[in-house]
This record gives sequence, C-alpha cells and structure tokens, in this order.
Amino acid sequence: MSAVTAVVVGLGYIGLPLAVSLALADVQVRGVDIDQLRLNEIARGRAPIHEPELADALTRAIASGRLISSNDAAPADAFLVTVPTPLDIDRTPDLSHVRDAVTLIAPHLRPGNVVILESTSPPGTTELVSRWLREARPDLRLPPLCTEPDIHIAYCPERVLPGRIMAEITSADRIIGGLTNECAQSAAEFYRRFCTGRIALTTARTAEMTKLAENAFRDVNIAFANELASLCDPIGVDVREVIELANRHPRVQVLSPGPGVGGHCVAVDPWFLVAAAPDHAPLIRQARLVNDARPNQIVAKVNQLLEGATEPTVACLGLSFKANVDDLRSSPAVEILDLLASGHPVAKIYAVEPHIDALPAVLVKHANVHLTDLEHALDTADAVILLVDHDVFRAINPAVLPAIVLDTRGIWAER
Ligand code: SAJ
Repeated sequence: MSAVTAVVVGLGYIGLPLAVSLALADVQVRGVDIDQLRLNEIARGRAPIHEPELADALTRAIASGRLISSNDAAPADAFLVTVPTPLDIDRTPDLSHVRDAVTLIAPHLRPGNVVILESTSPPGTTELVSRWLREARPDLRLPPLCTEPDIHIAYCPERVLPGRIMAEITSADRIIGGLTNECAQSAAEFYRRFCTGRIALTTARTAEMTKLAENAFRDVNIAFANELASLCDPIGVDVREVIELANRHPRVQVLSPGPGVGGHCVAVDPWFLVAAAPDHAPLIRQARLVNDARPNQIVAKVNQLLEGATEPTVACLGLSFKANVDDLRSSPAVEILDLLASGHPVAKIYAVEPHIDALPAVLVKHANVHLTDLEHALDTADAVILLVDHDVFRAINPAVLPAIVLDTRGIWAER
C-alpha cells in the first residue's frame, strides 16, 4: 500500500489514541486540537490523559516522526473527525464541534479525499457534514447528491472501552456507513491499514443508529440492575446474591448495580435517540431517568447509615466514572460527594482518587471536602463509602474498614 496522510481533528479520549495508532501503522498523521496546552503536552510526548499503554505508544509515535500536532488542518488523504458531541441543556445533541471541525478541514479538501466522522452522532449527522462541506466548498462534487463525488464521506463510530482503548482501537470490529457504497468502501480501505477486527459496511444512517443502539442497550441493562437494587433494599434481600443466582440461568445475564451511570457515552448517547424520536423511546428515556436517580438514592442510604453519628468523617473511595480510569466526566461519584458535602452535617469528607492531582471545581467549592491518600482516609474515617471499583480499592483488606461501610459496587461482598 502507498503511504497515506491523515488529519485527525480532536485529540481527546478517542482522537489521540487514534492518531497515535495510525502513526504507528505508518500513516503520516497531523493531530489537530483547539487546546494549545494539550498540543504542547502531546508535542513533548506527554499524554494529557491517563489510558493504559497510551503514554508509551505516544512516545514511540512522536519519535517515529509520523505524528505532529497542530491547531490547524492541512491537505491530507483522509480526514477523521473525533470531536465531542455533548448534550445541550435541553438534552438535545450539540453538534457545534462537528460543524467547527468541518469548517476547519473544508479549505484543505482535494478530490480523492475521504472524510470520516467517528464522533457519536444522531442519525443524519453524516448527511449534515456533507451539506456543511457543500456550503463551504461549492466547487466540490459531494455525496450523496453526486454519483461520482470528488470526496467520499462516511461514518465509522468509535466503539472502544475506556481502560482498553489502545488494544480495542485496532482490534474492535468496525461498522462503516457510507453516504454511498463507494464512500463506505473507500473508508474501509483506510481502516484496513490499521484495524484487525472485522469491518461491516452499511449506510451512514444505519451506522449512526447502530452506535446509539449499543450504548442505549447497555444503559437499559444497567438501569435494570439498578432498579433491582432499589427494589431489593426495602424487601430486605441482597441484590448481589439475587443477581449471582439469577445469572446461573443460561439465558439471564444481569449487569451490576452501582452508584449510577457516568462518562460521556452511555450516560449521554441514549438521549440522542430520545431527541430523534421522542414519542418512540419511552423505555430508553426511563432507563436514563432510573440511572440518573441513583446518586440521590445512594446519598439517602449514606444519610441513613450515618444517623446518630455526630459530625462524622467520611471517606469516599473513587471519583472517576468507572474503574481504573481518570475520567471524571458526568461521574456519579462526583455528584454523590457534591450532594453529601452540601446536605449532611459531616465534619469532613475525604475524597480518595489515585488517578487525579486536584479536585474538580464542583468539589473545590466545599470547604469540607479534601483530596486525601487512601491510607490516611482509612486510618481516620468513621465511615467508608466505596464509589468506584478501582483495583487499588479491591486490594483493601475489609478487616481494616470502620464499622460503617457502604460498598456501592459490591467489591467487598464477602466482608
Ligand atoms: N456500569 C454499571 N454497571 C455495569 C456496567 C457499567 O454501573 O454493570 C457503569 C460504569 O460504572 C460507568 C457506566 O456504567 O459509570 C458506563 O461504563 P461502561 O463500562 O458500561 O461503558 P463506557 O462508557 O466506558 O464505554 C461504552 C462502551 N459501550 C458499550 O459497552 C456498549 C464502549 O464500547 C463505547 O465505545 C463507549 O461507551 C463509547 O465511547 O461510546
């Protein structure tokens, strides 16, 4: 295969690992971001996010000379868009970063290029990308309106699991949806350079919908586990035991209840489906509400456990949205600390999160919340609330825990 060049717009949790993996697969990559501090870090070979194996791979990619970072795009063979697609305040998708990315790459497009959107997006977004490109570049023939377009445009959703991104970015199966069949073929040719997983071709809308269906499926299933947990509590039954026993049935696989669903994917993407067809997604909407109610339920449980204790010191273990990552985005653990700090007469809350150096702004505002190391927290706390199942917390000997413990992830079940 001849040498190819690529521009990756958005060097976040997906874009940076993607840019690094491409560079290590002999693609000459230009990684683009609007955050100058992030660009400086990357140029020095320092990973601005914690993801297993990323730091080492980034060092090798920079040393190879095939990865440069910049705040502007340049001509290339392939353009990949990996920018955030957050929710607006009214829970509708905010596509402004995708639009900005399109504006950034438009002047650099040449006939023969392929443009691939990887950001999780509502159905119809890839068609919008084409429309925005047409507005910016009326000189180009663009799909799907032209049968032999100058530019191929496709959607290939990222499907990697935080914590395993570097492995899955090459090994995961890919779904590639083209605005035309040729668009899909052309994007697939690009992914075959570095992907070892199977590649399935479809339409852009089907690929967009498939990605959202995957995360909504997970959300609904976690909601079922969380609902079971709140049901079992008043009935006086141990939900973990119920799930363990139910899962012995060959066709039952209940997930784990927890303090809520966080991160920027499972907690967000189902709303894209609700927004796309509000009258047709009652289950998906309800699952979101069930999972979003968990932090308040956990706080109510903590308050119940602390009843009678005078100004207790509470150690909260974990702030990230899930185990072994540093990502605090939409983390239920952060929400729980925020609620606890403002709502209960606790003397001190020790936040233990080995993956961060400073508390997020929402917790800094509370004078009674302190970021502390695990040893100190366990030595001094009257109560321990386990919020994230980091490996380091799993290794704690339950015998050293104080009398009041709430294990929201069930890691010390046999205690
Ligand atoms: N969680 C539970 N109970 C469980 C499983 C998860 O409470 O049994 C919670 C986690 O603690 C976390 C949240 O759900 O707060 C989401 O975690 P996750 O591990 O289920 O998913 P993400 O957000 O890390 O990654 C998901 C993945 N999607 C699916 O598994 C269908 C990943 O493959 C996607 O690439 C990613 O979303 C994404 O970027 O869209």
